[in-house]
Amino acid sequence: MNIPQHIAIIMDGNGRWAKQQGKPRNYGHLAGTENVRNIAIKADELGVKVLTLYAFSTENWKRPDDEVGYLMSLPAVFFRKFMKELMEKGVRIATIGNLDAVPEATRKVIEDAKRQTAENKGLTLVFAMNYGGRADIVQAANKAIAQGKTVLTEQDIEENLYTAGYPQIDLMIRTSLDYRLSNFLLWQLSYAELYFTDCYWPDFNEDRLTEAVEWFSNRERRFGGLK
Ligand code: V0D
Repeated sequence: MNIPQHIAIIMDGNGRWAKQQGKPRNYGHLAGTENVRNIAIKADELGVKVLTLYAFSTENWKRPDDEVGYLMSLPAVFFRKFMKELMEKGVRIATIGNLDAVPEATRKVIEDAKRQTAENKGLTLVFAMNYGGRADIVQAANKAIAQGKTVLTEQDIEENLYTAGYPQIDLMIRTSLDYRLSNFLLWQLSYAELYFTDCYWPDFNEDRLTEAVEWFSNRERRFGGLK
């Protein structure tokens, strides 16, 4: 099987999943956090090198204050439950996006986790936090200008994106069947295979990930011969 080196996921449908069971939205978010662990471990087992997850977008600040507050508590929940196992599996934590606007306590939890896992050699688990695809391109352009560039090339942008240094994204998965990119990795998804499933994120289990990777593998095989 042809394994994608870098997978990106839009983890949608947590609220809908909760509503379906007559539970509050935050119940879905918590279930979604547990699933991050399952999918990260499975991706590592499949041989994926980098997994980038859309945890919080630049648009998510528009949600009700109590929901934003709850979401910002999830990184701490995640590391309290799973850090020991992540260390054992050699998972390295990273982020893309602007952490400056993230509440201090949440930022600290994330920065600590990055430091603790910095030398790990397994899967790189990247959380997009306060991330927007357009904002990414703009900050990359501004960094290039700060380096003294006046006329920018594609390479100038590429080298300054938050994802600089990671392999190209081979496969983007969006759960919960909306056919949108929602300002996720706009530049980086130019050549990615796009996979959409009706499955809500808390129901997107290890077998579903394997199915998506098999789909990717078959597409690569078909197009490979023609390239
Ligand atoms: C809720 C589904 C893990 C999407 C997944 C701050 C919505 C569960 C994290 C996390 C969220 C983020 C950074 C980090 C470690 C863990 C997370 C948010 C939402 C928004 F370093 N799950 N998770 N962060 N959800």
